[in-house]
Amino acid sequence: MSKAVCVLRGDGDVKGTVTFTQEEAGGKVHIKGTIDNLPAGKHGFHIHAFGDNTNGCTSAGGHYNPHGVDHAAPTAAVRHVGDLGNVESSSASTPTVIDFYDSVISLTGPFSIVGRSLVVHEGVDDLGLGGHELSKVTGNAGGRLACGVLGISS
Ligand SMILES: [Cu+2]
Ligand SMILES: [Zn+2]
Repeated sequence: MSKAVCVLRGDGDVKGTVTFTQEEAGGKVHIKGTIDNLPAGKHGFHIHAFGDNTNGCTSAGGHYNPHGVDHAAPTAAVRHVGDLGNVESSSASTPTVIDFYDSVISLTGPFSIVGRSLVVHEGVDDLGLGGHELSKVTGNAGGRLACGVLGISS
């Protein structure tokens, strides 16, 4: 079993903790956690390439995309490894609970996401379908509200 944890922080008051658990190598990853002070609505939620926070969330770079493909929905046949879609908040005053599985990301092997960053965006990820010039790159999800590096956890 592999486990990673990410503590989300940003320039504002959005913060949270998200854990990633993978029972067996190559198996699905359980993503679970809470985010506080997240404005109501959908927010892009991705693994970005770098675990670098030297210049805040900007230093995390683009979406983790080791195969050089287009941005898409988490359920798409072809997507960035880091494409986890959106998280949805009902209200900024209620913690946003995250609890889902993904079978593309992994905590082990050549495309492990450990040591990279999780980013929560200001806007909605259009899942590649928005027709904006950034739709196939970032889902046009806008600025970065909070981010954190995925570290190995017990
Ligand atoms: Cu992102
Ligand atoms: Zn992407």
